[in-house]
Amino acid sequence: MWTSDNLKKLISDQLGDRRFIIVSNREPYLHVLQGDEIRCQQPASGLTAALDPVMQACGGTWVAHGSGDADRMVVDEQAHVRVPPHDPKYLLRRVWLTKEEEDGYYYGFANEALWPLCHIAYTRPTFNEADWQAYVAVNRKFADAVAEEVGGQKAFIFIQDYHFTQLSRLIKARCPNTMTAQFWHIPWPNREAFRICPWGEEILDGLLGNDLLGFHLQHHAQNFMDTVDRGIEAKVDYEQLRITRGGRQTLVRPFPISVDFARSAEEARGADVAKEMQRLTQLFGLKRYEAIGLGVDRIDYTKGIPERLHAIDRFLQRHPEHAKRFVFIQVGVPSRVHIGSYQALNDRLDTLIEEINWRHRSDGWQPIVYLKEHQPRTTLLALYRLARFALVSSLHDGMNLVAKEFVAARDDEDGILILSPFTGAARELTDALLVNPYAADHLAQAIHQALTMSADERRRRMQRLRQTVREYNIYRWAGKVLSALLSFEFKDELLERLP
Ligand code: GDG
Repeated sequence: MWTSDNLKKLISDQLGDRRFIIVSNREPYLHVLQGDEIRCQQPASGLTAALDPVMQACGGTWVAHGSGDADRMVVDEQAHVRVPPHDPKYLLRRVWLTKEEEDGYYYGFANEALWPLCHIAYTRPTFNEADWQAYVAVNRKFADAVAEEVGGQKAFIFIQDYHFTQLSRLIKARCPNTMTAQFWHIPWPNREAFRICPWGEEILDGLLGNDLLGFHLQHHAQNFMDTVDRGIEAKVDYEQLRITRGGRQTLVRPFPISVDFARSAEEARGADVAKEMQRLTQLFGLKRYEAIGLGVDRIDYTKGIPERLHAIDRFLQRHPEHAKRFVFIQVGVPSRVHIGSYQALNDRLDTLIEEINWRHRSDGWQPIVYLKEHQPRTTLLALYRLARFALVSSLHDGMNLVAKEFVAARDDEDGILILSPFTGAARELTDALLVNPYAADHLAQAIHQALTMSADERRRRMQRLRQTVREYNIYRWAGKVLSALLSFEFKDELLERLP
């Protein structure tokens, strides 16, 4: 079983004198002003939630956009701050972006073009030349920051996600002694869907600057290879999962991401979470209910939140006997709020929740409690433990870590996961109730099944789910990525030594 200690050992044995640097757009900790005080927050992001424990285990430097309004107040001259603040384990290097850069690169190209392009959720991508130019310029800015961190040494750079398709080549031009791996946290679409991107060739070429390219699923890796095969000049080896372009090789591999099972499980049974469960029970009068349903999401049109709410509405119409005996708590953290489609979704959710609550409201009861702001981790863990079921209804999702966090938090071996088959997580979590979110009736039926399932069956399913998440944890993910990359390098050295 992979643990934080194995991973540390792998890194210290194998990485030798190379520097270890992670690059992502989102930073793992941001500093914000609350009144006169500076507070440190962890963002609502699957990527940072997954990688923070890895960095805590292996140290190194994390390069990311400094987006908190107090970020500049706590860094040194090199824009460095050590994190986590109370028990520093690694270095965070912040990169500063202007409003215009953020607008074109992040809101524009990354999130209005690439995000909808890669998720089949029927939101049309917007392609804009100025956004693309800003995106490339910001990739250059990050490459400069990475080069400063490398400082002429040997390094292993681990790039995250769709914000940086141009980065590996830019880094290698500046620092020849580096190896790069990139992990794509979202789905890769089929080649027909990808073809509409006006800068498709540049994106594919840029990604092939990496030594290793990771996706959550074999299916995403196959889609990528197929897109390259049809889109640009390259030799694609489907058996060895390897692409050669311009004499250089890129390994393409599936690595399903996960959570820090041991840490989540330990935290979830701790005294702070128990206290928080009591506070929430009192605050929302939860003792009145036989069961609580839960949704936790960054507000995004890919997460299928309206579909979930319609299903609750349908469930209560079909099974009015559950009125007043059940409540659904939805945690929804607004994200990317400068983009029109996200603003529209926020408005739609407000209206929909108001309508559904109005329709079923009676004697002071209403079915949906909407917590529309960022919650501390302890609150999330307490909610995971209080829920009879968690409902993940994504229309398309690379993995979905909420599903795995819910399972990790349930060391009481109770609780049911209702999970969309269009998440990466559905490939592993087959003991969940797998339900198509586009079918409101099926989802309503699954809610009913969750509320009426026997305690024995709940336990059997949860035990198997926990076994899977315990074994396929975040340290295994990181260990597999690093082993694939390091064995690749080793092979090259071996070849050079052959006569
Ligand atoms: C991308 C891919 C892939 C949510 N609300 C709060 C909060 N969260 C945390 C959850 C979870 C994370 O945000 C969301 O993770 P997901 O995996 O669901 O989603 P994305 O952000 O879309 O992530 C996804 C992931 O990358 C990793 O590869 O799984 O498919 O889209 O960790 O707990 N955290 C806190 N307060 C909240 O209110 N503290």
